[in-house]
Amino acid sequence: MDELFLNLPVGLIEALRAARHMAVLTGAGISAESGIPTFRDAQTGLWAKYRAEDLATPEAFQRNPQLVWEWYAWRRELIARAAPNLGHRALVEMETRLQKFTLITQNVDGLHQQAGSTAVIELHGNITRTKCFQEGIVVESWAETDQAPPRCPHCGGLLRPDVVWFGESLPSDILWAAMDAARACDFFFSIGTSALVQPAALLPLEALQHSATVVEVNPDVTPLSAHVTYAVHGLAGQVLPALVRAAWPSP
Ligand code: BV8
Repeated sequence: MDELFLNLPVGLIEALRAARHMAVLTGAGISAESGIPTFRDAQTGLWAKYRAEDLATPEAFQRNPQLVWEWYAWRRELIARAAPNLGHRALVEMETRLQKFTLITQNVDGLHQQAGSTAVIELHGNITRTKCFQEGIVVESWAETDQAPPRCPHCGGLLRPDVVWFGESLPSDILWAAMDAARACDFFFSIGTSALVQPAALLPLEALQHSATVVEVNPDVTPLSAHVTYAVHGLAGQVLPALVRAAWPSP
């Protein structure tokens, strides 16, 4: 993709080159080019009649544990077939270029780690991990059964995905690590997120309040767009590699 086409602002490239501590917040949009639908996308197939935010709640699970378990099983299948895209890989490259780099993701798909990112904070958990709904402990294996959801091998309770549902609090150590990075960085990326879900949406605002250069990468306008230093309207899989090439041209 020709940078001229993206007309990346010179100030942005200079700020990127000068950055010492970068913090990045990603949302579902960075995985869209890997074929994983975002939360804004309408659900398809047999899930078309449900809204994601209505299924990703403890109430939905208590009301119909089988339905919610099967929705996550379907998403795990989709994720298992997905591969990291050029946007994920550009962030791996940036991590090698910065003195300090923190990647904070709202996504539960594990694609950043699969791409090779190491300093990843998963704000909302990981869909490939399973925990007991009663005890809240992660369960590695359980007796295969045609029951959905399967039962906890310790207490017989229902198993659930180890993700943070709407209405559930984020683990405080994870949230504070993300807040600390947003406050300490000098360059903050907000990539592929509608900037609507709290408290993740506070992070770019914290970075702005601590005088970081804040850059949004999103094809659409979001509630954050008017507040950032630079809003780059484009797809993460195109914009991020172009930024890497522009800031650190290969010899
Ligand atoms: C909590 C895991 C305390 C599950 C998820 C104020 C303060 C605090 C809380 C609240 C508040 N107001 C409301 C709340 C409650 C709620 C909330 O934020 N609601 C929203 C809907 C208003 N927050 C919570 O419940 C949080 N808990 O605060 O605890 C508490 C407790 C009780 C009551 C009050 C407070 C927990 C939130 C975590 C929920 N779990 N995920 C699962 O995945 O199944 S959130 C889930 O949805 C995702 O993880 C993600 O975070 C979110 C979707 O957001 P995005 O990632 O931004 O994705 P989205 O689809 O919205 O947008 C995609 C964007 O990408 C778009 O802008 C699109 O244009 C762009 N895009 C598309 N393609 C590309 C692209 N960009 C770049 N490149 C592309 N190719």
